[in-house]
Amino acid sequence: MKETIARLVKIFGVSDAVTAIDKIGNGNINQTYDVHTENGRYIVQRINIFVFKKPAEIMQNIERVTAHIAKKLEVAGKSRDGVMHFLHTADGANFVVEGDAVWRAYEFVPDSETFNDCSDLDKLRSAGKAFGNFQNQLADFDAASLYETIAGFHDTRARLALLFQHVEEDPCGRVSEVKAEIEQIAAFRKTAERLCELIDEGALPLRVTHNDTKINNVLFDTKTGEAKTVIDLDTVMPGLVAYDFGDAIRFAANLAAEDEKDLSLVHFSMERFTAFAEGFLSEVADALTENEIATLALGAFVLTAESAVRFLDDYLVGDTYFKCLYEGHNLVRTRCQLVLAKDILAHMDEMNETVARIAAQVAKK
Ligand code: GN1
Ligand code: MG
Repeated sequence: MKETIARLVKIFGVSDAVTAIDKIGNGNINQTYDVHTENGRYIVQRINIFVFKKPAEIMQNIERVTAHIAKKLEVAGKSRDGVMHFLHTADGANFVVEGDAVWRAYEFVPDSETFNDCSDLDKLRSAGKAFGNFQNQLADFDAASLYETIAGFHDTRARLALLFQHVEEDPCGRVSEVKAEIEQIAAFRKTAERLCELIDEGALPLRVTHNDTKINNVLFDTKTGEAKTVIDLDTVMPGLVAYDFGDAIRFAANLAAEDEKDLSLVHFSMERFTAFAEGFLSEVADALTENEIATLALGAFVLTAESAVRFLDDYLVGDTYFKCLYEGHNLVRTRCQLVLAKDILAHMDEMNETVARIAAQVAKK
């Protein structure tokens, strides 16, 4: 791998020698490397083309979105060092195809780090601000002009339909093991499809959203501890604000990891929820409609249930989508998300009250 990375870095116009390469474990889709050279530091990624079938379209989306944000920062007289800067080949391409591998590289954002741990409430509040701010910066970006990098990415209804189709087909003979999980999902189905219905009713506006708002997709400043910027822009597409809020809560307000095996550790934390909501709403509450604010908490449930559906579906078809570190990893993820979804549902009223209270405070300012 070392030779491949060293060769790629050269193709991307970096002439100094590679001194160290670390594989970054985060991320269930792409493979990411942290590459040090004599004079610089870069992030090199192999894009998963099974998931992202048209890399050129993704890279064009990202270039346009980051250019838009950089321009806004420039106009506001703010520093643009947090904005991702992709490397280009001599031909001006921002990605390289070698056989069935597609590669891209960007400059490491100086003084930055990522976290999987979500126990620090100040960090969570700051991450909430970063995702809220991202939403705001793209509020005037023409969503229709973006490529839809993964069709129906958060179409929960379609994902449920596909899961139940695979339950019928049982392609890997795994359905008999997961009867209990299928039953739980069937019981959640109606509530999980609620956002889809609201879209059909025209009750919620489509915005440019990030769509993959795990806290490890936020870069924090190593000096100030504040969030610097959001990364992993592959899924930036038209979506609902509830997707971004909800997916962040799914990941951050779980007291355990997304793939915790010991289900007794999996709990929804109202404290963490509140911290993220405070940060997020402080940036966007003013721009949101009443319906949007009223569906943020629902988003946390929907995205958690949807994740369970996606993990279970992948398990049933033979683990072709998410990286699995061991046999049954997707099933472990499914069970964890189902426990969390249930706990989130039990806190729905409390979450809605909290969101309404914070939004009212922001409106007063
Ligand atoms: C994937 O690649 P990563 O880890 O940032 C997935 C998300 C899931 C997440 C679950 C393109 O994100 O949708 O929520 O795993 N990304 C894609 O950990 O499917
Ligand atoms: Mg990621």
